Amino acid sequence: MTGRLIVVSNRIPTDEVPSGGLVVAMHEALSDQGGTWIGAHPDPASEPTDALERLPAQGYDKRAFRVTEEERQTYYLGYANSVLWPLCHRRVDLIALESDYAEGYLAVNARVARQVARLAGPEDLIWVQDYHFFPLAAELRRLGCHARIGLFLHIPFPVASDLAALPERDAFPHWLSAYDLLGLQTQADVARCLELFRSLPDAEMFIDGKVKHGPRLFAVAAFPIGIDAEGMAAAARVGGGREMVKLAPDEDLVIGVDRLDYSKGLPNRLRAFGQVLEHTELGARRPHLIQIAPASRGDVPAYQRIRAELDAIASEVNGRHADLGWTPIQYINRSYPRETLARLFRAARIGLVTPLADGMNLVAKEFVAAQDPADPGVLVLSRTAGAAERLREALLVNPFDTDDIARAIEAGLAMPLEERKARHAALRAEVFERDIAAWRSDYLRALSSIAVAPALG
Ligand code: ADQ
Repeated sequence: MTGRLIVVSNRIPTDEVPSGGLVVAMHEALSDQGGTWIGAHPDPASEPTDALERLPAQGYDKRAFRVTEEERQTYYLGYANSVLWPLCHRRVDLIALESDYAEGYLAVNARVARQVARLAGPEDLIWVQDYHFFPLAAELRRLGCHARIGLFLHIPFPVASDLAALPERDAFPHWLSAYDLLGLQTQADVARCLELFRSLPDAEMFIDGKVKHGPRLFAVAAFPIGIDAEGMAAAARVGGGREMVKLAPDEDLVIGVDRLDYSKGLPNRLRAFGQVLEHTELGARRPHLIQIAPASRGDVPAYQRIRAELDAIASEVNGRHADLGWTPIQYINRSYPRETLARLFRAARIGLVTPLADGMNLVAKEFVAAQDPADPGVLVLSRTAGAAERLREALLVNPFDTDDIARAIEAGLAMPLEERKARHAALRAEVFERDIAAWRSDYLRALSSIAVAPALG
């Protein structure tokens, strides 16, 4: 592979040795081939500055930019998380447009572009992560950067008709086509992206999946993200999950783990679980739902509303069905170490992953990797999660239909061992084959195989 790798992501681990799937993948890519990782420092700056600060790292260079408190409001909470996030998750009704959001977003992108341009040579690979940086490549091209630049979008590609709700809808395709490689999670995302460009008079599609837009030629392809499947399985084998949560011998554990986000379909999930308690003949065994959902983006009003809604549904279901010594839903607003989640997943009879929209959903893959192949739990997975494109042997549900989710929970609780084993074996093969290491090497191979554009003028 020629050139150095430069990774740009909003979040950057400040520890020398990071933990967590994506950041570990980036850390390993940089440790392997050297290079620089640029991301946002967790602490704010008092005023905008072009200087980058070094963070501790071994074998590569790690640098942070700082955003001001005002930019955190406009670039991060504003444009990224109150405009682009709902747009890409088909919640245009939740888009909050404030006049200074786009300005802050573009200013931070322009600044990061100047910082990257100072470091990048024409042979380097610049790998940009996610929706925080859509315009970064366009800014870099403006500064004369000819390096290969790839974007990986972790969230769904927006539906073309929803883009009408974006004030920057005309600039959006130009932001994208300044990249050399657009990496998306699924084939469905690729189809939505191509649909957008097909609708433009100045775009042309080629049979090899490349798109010409104005003077630019770029590639679009799916790179479904994976997990550290071996690591998750090893952590789960420690066992003891049932004891950890003090399950009674007659209780079956049903588990959900999500960031508390309106895209994750949590109200319908809790309602569906309530329906199971209401209508199902449960026999001698009782299901116990542990829903772990740490609050995120708490400063955004849409996140405050979903939190209040969930509190209300959980207490309503519990109020109706709890008994002396039994609370059906345990709803917890905090994070746990990966090792703890792995043991809980392994102890669970059902993993509930029912987002309304999701780029991939790593929890679905973590749940599969954590199971005991000799006595596996059942994955109930939303058809609208990116993960459902390849995890076909899960119990696939419509996350908008609480009856459908309730039926899948019942089917999972009643599923015979042989069927559980057969479904799990197929899911496990997919999760282990396309793990996080395969994802990053596939992406970087594709980006590095793109010819370096000749310098103009
Ligand atoms: P997220 O929306 O954050 O990611 P997800 O893919 O499920 O969603 O990843 C969440 C990660 O955080 C998982 O590794 C999970 O175990 C962990 N996590 C969640 N709740 C936790 C808790 N309470 N305690 C500890 N850890 C917790 C975005 C996109 C996804 C896409 C990923 C990766 O929205 O669609 O799959 O990026 O590309």
